[in-house]
Amino acid sequence: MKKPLLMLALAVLAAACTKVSEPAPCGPVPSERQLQWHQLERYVFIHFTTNTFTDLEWGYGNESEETFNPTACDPRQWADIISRAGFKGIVLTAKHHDGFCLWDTKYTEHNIMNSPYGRDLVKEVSDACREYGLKFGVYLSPWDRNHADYGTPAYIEYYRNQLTELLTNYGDIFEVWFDGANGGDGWYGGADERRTIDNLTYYDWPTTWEIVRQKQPQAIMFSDGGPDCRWVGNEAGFAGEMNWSTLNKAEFAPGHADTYALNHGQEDGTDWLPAEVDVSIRPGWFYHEREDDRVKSVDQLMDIYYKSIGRNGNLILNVPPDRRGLIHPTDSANLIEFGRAIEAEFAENLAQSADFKASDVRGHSRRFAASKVVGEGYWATDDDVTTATLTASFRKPVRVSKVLLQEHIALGQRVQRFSVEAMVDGQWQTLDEQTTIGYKRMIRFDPVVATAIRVNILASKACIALDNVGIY
Ligand code: FUL
Repeated sequence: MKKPLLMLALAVLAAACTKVSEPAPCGPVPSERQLQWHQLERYVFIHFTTNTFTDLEWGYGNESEETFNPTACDPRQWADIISRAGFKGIVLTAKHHDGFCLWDTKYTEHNIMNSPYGRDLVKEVSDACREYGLKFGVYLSPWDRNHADYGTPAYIEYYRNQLTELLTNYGDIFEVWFDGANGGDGWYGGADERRTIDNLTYYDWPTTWEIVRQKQPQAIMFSDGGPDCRWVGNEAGFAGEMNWSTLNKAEFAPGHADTYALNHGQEDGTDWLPAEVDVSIRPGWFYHEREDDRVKSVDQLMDIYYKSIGRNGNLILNVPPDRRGLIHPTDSANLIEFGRAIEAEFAENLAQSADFKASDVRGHSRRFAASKVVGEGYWATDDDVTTATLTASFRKPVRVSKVLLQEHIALGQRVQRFSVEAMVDGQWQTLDEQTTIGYKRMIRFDPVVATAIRVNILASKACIALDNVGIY
């Protein structure tokens, strides 16, 4: 998306603007690193390990290093496709549950340097990301079915050493993915034997998170419980229609999740902990030839787009390389088409040529300008005004099927309920009524030919602060 053109900041008229005080923050607010992460919106997950060659989803940990043998592996091909599709970064499974490491680690022999491939893939992928202007992130599975010490304190030291290598030797890391799936009750640790850990106490996460803060202060940490972004509670590609970016962080930890709360957030949550929607372009996370005809279509991907990014979540879409180490042609074609479809759907923002009026504007000015550039300001109401309408009128009737809303989240998430109406043949017609907005909310409806679009904020935790209205 061409942001400066497509996003429309709503600014209080210049005079009012300079004198009017900013609304007070409402509840928890995002950190600077979280604000930047929200703006990434979509990036790609790459699942690649011995599983790709053994046709497994969860390797046992006893796979020989010889197993990992891509014949034409080319991370530049991945980065090229991914950047052309408009995605902003790659998170690579540096180590999945089977324990095989895709980098030149000095802490285990079970790594890629001892495979026929023989090169540091984490380095190759991070280099490719830099070359193609993508961010780079890592997934490091806490659960390790290969390591002899898994289940003892020695493993935690090993895990932290690995993490330190990844955070030190590969440039800037934008996200670190801490998976909650691990060898708790009922799963097998090591190659064949059972090892039980106490998910809540074993990993001592706060100490590990500190390493990330020290080595990569800008990195966002993902897990069931943050600390920076949260799992959305499913792997099917959707956030709740109601989705608060706030959550009681203390009640959550990796592997310790209330999926309803993760999917919807918690309205009065104590922390800013926005949702990240993880879903694969194929049924599995790893490449399997038998799934070549089950790659998600552009329509399915668009549906995911509206149900993830359109519902106040970031999207991490998994695109697993095949046994050659290349993105399969079907995945590649669908990904690129998906990127084009997003651009096409948001190509013309009708809000840019609309005349805006608000029922209330902070500082009591009844008129305000719609600025053409992001960052010039935002629309806010007076402190005691938690319901308001914002009307966009058009000189001649326009065909509309989507409305995009963004809150000024630097001051917290506020809106609890809103509706969108269209003026059709001289009558207001309700198009949708929903709950939360957050960083970004998109609503779709059957096309209408309208002379005006009205956004009604029906309930808000505090005065309203909207950054952007898009009409398409
Ligand atoms: C899950 C893992 O068990 C899957 O294999 C995959 O990595 C997914 C993203 O997270 O918890």
